[in-house]
Amino acid sequence: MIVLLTGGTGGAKLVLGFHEETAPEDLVVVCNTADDSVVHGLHVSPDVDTIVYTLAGLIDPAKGWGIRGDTFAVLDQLQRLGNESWFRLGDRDIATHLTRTRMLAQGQPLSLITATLCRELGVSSAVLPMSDERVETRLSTPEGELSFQEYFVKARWQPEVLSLRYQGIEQCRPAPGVLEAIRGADLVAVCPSNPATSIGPILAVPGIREALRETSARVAAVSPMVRGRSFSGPAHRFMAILGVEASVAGLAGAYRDFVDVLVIDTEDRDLQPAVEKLGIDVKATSIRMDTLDDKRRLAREILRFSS
Ligand code: FO1
Repeated sequence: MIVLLTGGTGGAKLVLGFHEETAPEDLVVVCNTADDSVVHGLHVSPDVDTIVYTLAGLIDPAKGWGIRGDTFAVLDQLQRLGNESWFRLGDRDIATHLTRTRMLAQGQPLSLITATLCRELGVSSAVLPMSDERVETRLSTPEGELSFQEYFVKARWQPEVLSLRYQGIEQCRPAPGVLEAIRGADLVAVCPSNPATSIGPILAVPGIREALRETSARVAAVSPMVRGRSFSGPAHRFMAILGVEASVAGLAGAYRDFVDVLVIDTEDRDLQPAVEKLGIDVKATSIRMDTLDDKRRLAREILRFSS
């Protein structure tokens, strides 16, 4: 069994690579839910939906989120009625959020709702939210505190981020199956997602980091950065908040208590000794994933050196 920790569009690329390289039933994908947001009264779980849509073959490949070919008639009419429309919800995407919001109102947990979406969309891998309880990343900026979506989408990550917190993290528990999957895994892969706002919340769920430390599985992490710059999104900007430098050496320091091997790009090969000094093995390869073949090759390489 392979367990993947992921959040956002970068992580989804590697999840697809594993999905194409292994038996989908062998995959357990643990998703960040601290980016979740209530928009027009609908509960949106962006990182969960990006994985479900990716594995269902529905994802919009250009954006890495939302449904390919979706239309925006509802959003246009919402705007006409004076509603905010900066968070682009497509018509088919709204069907997912209506379903999730209805089931939440009926008292169903996020994990069961996600399993239902997977069943109806033909996804045979297990997609688990990190927790069934509400956790929300809150970012302190000079203009005040923002939710992740207000920062990432509405403010287009322009504001300076002074600090961040995962509201509700102390009271939350791992979703059913998360700890069992980590403990019983042959391989755990931390996907190339933002260490602070995608992987950080997952690691902060009480019990998850300990399970990662204790598991007999090999734990591999793929860097979301090359030469201190993230491929997409603001990951490099958040490293200072984690108290580490924006480099693979900084990342190794942030993950050192549970990661066995760090997968870095060949362009960062000069940092290999600094990472190995932390007691972490290093694999240097090309970690840029533009094509499906790139994603499959990286997954194959991780499978090979983790076996
Ligand atoms: N990202 C954007 O940059 N602009 C959007 O309007 C937007 C809408 C959106 C709707 C549904 C959804 O599941 C994701 C959406 N995203 C959008 C992506 C989302 O903000 C990020 O992928 C994650 O939160 C990053 O982890």
